[in-house]
Amino acid sequence: MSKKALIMIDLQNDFCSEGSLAVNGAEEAVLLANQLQPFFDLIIATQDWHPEEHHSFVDLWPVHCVQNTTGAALHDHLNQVRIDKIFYKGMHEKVDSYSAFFDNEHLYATGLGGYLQSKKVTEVYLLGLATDYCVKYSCLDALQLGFKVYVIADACRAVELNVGDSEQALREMEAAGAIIISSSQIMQASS
Ligand code: VGL
Ligand code: ZN
Repeated sequence: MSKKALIMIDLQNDFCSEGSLAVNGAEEAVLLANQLQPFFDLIIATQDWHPEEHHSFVDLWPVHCVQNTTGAALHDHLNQVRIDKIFYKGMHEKVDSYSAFFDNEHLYATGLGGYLQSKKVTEVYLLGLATDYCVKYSCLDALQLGFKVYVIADACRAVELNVGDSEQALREMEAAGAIIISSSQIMQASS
């Protein structure tokens, strides 16, 4: 039997309202994440986990998700009881990591790919923050690693630096082989 993993990407305070890099509607993604968890064999969370001096803070992003701060913590409303394992990324000072699998230069693996393979997972379902960065790059890496990839579009939210980035990211993921679905398709199909 092929196993299905839910990968909840960066549902952290700094990406939610009041956070330093707030993504519109992030709390709705958190609520859907809770509702979707019962439909999966394995549940993974990721956390953007930067050192204080991370190079992305210099001119790209506001200071966000600094290790062991409240901003880097998973959102309080996220049900964490069923999480099997948490993967951290972006710890390297000089190389960022949007993907949950590899850093942006593909030099270091986070261990998520090997972990999923060891658990016999063949299908991964992605949700979280942000559609146009960490969700997108995680999706593209997962496809490259040979997983069947579903992106739960209504359970993702985008930074949307430019209007249309969210939609474009979804189209890019789809073109690369991902299947874009909605949370209701999962909840209906399995009930
Ligand atoms: C993210 C920008 C910077 C994300 C992380 O989680 O999508 N975006 N760091
Ligand atoms: Zn970051």
